[in-house]
Amino acid sequence: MNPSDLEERLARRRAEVERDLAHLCTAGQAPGRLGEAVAHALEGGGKRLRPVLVLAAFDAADRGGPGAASRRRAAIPPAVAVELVHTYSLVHDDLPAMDDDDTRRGRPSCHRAYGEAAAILAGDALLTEAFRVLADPRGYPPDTPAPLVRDLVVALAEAAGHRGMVGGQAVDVGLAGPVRDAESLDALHRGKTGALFVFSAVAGGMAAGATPERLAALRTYGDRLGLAFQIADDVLDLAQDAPGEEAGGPPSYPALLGEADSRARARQLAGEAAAAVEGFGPGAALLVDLAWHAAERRR
Ligand code: GRG
Repeated sequence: MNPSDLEERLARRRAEVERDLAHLCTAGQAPGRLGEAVAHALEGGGKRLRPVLVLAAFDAADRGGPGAASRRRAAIPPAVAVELVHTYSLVHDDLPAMDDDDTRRGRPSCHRAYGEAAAILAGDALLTEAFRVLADPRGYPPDTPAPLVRDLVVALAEAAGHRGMVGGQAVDVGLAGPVRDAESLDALHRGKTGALFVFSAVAGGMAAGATPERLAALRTYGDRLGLAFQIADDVLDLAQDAPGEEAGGPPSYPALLGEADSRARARQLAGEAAAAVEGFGPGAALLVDLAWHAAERRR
């Protein structure tokens, strides 16, 4: 893979996502400091990885031919919705009661810029808006089957809630049992980080009308990608000398496995992700490249 070629393909899809976010998400228009806090949270150079993944999964799974461009529009609401959920999670994760972070993406975190009340409400507004965007038929092509929209709403609720991201975060902050070994650390991150990656990959496939076998392959892909991404994140923290988890919190992967084994595990997971979508053909090239990129990323 040529890295600048991948960067170019990602940048093109990111630009698409920025346009769709601006078009579909109304939460930044809320009056006063609430709207400003929402806009602040949504800006700042996020990688938009999850929505890009929705689009890449659609492109991998769609049969192509007549109507492809219209069908692809059905992938836009889940792409926007998952970024809104991700953004809310970062705002709430930075709050004093959670990670207590002063900065996010090199700028003041939302509560540092606008105060805790505004940040809590901005997160609430983003989460609620995610489901409004996902459920609103006006965001989809006119011939979109209603069950697709319903199934996407259920899938995002499962990924974002107590069986997914919120459940993983609860373990992370010590509300739901100890983390002592690689297996329980995997379970934490499958919830906290992985569930939104799985949703993204599967939602792209759902929008493309993929077969159950292909949806299962995309689920495996998202699961392995999510873990590889998280391990790479821990390795990056180590390289940047970022403060580790608070005393008493769960260990990082390098703390548990060592740096070399963590890197090797991330590469192994990327290989499993790539293998899961091997049968999709050349349309899955971006998914494959993304898996390796996530495991070996530098930001
Ligand atoms: C508060 C309910 C709740 C959940 C928080 C996702 C999360 C759960 C916390 C984020 C903490 C964190 C730094 C996790 C490590 C991996 C991760 C999800 C990093 C942030 O995602 P990126 O790198 O961020 O995609 P950008 O800024 O590019 O959007």
